[in-house]
Amino acid sequence: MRTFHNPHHALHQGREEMFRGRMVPCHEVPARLDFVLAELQRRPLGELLTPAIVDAELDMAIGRVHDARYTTFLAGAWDEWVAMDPANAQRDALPSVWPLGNRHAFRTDVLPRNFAARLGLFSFDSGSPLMAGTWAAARGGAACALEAAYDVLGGARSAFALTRPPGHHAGADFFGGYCFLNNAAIAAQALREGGQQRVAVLDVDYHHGNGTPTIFYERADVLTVSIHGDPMTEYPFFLGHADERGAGSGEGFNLNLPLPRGTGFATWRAALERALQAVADFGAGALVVPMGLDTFEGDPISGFTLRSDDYFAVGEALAGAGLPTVFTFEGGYAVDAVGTNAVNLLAGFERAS
Ligand code: OKP
Ligand code: ZN
Repeated sequence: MRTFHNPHHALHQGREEMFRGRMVPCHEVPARLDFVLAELQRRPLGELLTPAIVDAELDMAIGRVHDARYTTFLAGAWDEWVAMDPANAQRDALPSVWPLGNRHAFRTDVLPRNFAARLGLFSFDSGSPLMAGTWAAARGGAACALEAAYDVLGGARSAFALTRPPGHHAGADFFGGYCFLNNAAIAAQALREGGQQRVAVLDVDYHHGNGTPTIFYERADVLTVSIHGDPMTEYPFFLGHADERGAGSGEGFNLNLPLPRGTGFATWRAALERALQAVADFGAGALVVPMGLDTFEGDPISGFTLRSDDYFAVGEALAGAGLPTVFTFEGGYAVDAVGTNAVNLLAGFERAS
């Protein structure tokens, strides 16, 4: 399979995130991608390419998933942050006030002029620093996702969008969970536009990728399935329960498979079989896999116990769906193992394809 990697990823490099009342070094670091790329050079799966999409086409594809109000905000966010105070140029932008959108306690239809207010309006946590290169890096990632979707539409069995920051927590109009643009959703939507009538997204990251089901929640043409740490105890806490099934014409087209912290491979693997059965029942013509490797036993911020060798079997099982498949790189914070684990999964997929 071809890999489309993001040459701009390191422009996004957060310094610190808020954790339990103090600032701690970011987990989502550029080295994560570098390790995967290095492993792909050691164990090649196919060509390593950078995206060649023209700007207008990329903006159109992003605009089919994200609100213009949000992308306009993101594109100008850094300049506005620095305009608030020239000293801000030395620090990342982090939100500190939020409008409690779900409870409708605050207005979200009015766009405040104050940048700090808008930073909160368009985000859901304080763990996702935004800096000068965030927009360029996120856009470069969306380009990778789009190229991977095009590759599959052109007949490739699979393609890999190797990018960071990750994407699956980003919604149509919000960032959070280290994510700014939802690369998997952009790929899924591009597959739809390219002629696939039914597209499934099967998220295997440790964390519930709340952005993706939110984007497709009322649609019957994109099935969203996720296996993740139970939100009763695990981030992002406020979404990802088993009773969330989709709404309106999308009812029945979202499946959440939460598992308790501490879950090992045998149980996780059984959940994957259930997820794949749902994809088959749906009659998907193409598959998008937000590929998080933070289910690994050594992951510093997660709670499942998969081992490096298990990822071969994960890839093999995914290949069993027999569908053209786009992989997007999501989590995985045991940095020195993330390359091995990612390439094990992809190699398992190729071997069984
Ligand atoms: C992203 B992905 C809150 C910090 C909580 C966020 C984890 C994001 C995971 N201040 N940690 O799904 O791997
Ligand atoms: Zn994750």
